[in-house]
Amino acid sequence: MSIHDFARYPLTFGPSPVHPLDRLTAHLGGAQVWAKREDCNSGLAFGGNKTRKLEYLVPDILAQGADTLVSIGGYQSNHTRQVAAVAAKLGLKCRLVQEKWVDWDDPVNAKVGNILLSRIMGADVHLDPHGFDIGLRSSWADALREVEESGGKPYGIPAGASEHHLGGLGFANWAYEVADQERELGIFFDTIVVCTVTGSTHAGMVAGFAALEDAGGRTRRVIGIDASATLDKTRDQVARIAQHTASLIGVERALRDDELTLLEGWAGDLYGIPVESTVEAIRLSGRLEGMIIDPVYEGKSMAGLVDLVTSGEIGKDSTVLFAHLGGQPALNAYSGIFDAENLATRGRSRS
Ligand code: 5PA
Repeated sequence: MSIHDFARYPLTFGPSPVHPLDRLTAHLGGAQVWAKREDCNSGLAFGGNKTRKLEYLVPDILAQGADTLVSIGGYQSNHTRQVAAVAAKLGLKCRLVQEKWVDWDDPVNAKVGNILLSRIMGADVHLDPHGFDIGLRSSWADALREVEESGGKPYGIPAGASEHHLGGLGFANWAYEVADQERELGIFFDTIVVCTVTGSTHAGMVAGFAALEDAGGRTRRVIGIDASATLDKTRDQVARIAQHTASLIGVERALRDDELTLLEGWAGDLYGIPVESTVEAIRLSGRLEGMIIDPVYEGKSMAGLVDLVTSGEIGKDSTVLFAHLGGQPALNAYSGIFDAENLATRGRSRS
């Protein structure tokens, strides 16, 4: 089996754009930094990394004859918003469990951004008081049972589509797409920087690049930046999904330790709460590149990239690909960080 043997239902516009971040590169004084943009990969409710993962789940959803997609995330989950969009596109119902993963007291947290978009798209949104956990949840199992009891045919999609047997394929395919784009551009990304929480984005990349390496491709580093603040659990989940996905796509060996890098240091103490480096990274990327990143995920992985390049951990001669995985709608629930008063007290130094 290879990645090409799996059915893929098109939800994206095609390969996601890859482009250089020239002003960020100049600001950091090298490495050469590029971005690959899953935040504009689809016309379905702003797209994002889950839209790519879901391309490999839809054939299974259709084969099973499901009529309701059931999924789970935090109030501002990007994943559930993308599931709602896919349900709308396929003409299916959508039942979402939105747990209180983040203790963020902005009064609009359960009203604007992602959750607003899910409601607009017709999803049946249920708020739930449970806290953050990337594993399989009882609230999700309850929702599946409720749909069944009311005569529906549910299809369960776990948090981030990660603990799903096909959940890693979307980003295994991303690795192949990167290799194609490298050929077109005459470039090689020796380092990939990706934000990691439920794990199948990072794990899929690791599996895809392992398959490419086994087929004679060059070795590269995939650096996961943890944004879960539950590092051990996330590392285990990434390792498990990476190995599973690798074997699905024909990698007939155990993955090596050096193929799995998950770094801590930018998540802060809690999932979903931006720290100073997150906010600085959001401002930096906005001011230098007009590239908008979010306070829960890519704000943290960009902060990691900036520090790793600045410290020389990623060398000046490196060519780095920053995986922009979407997530901007959540910014609406975090506006307090950027309002005029906060700007005045925090200062607007830095170019
Ligand atoms: C998410 C996840 P993984 O969960 O596959 O590790 O991806 C991390 C990630 N960037 C990175 C963005 C914009 C993301 O939305 N989001 C989750 C969600 O519920 O939205 C699954 C947690």
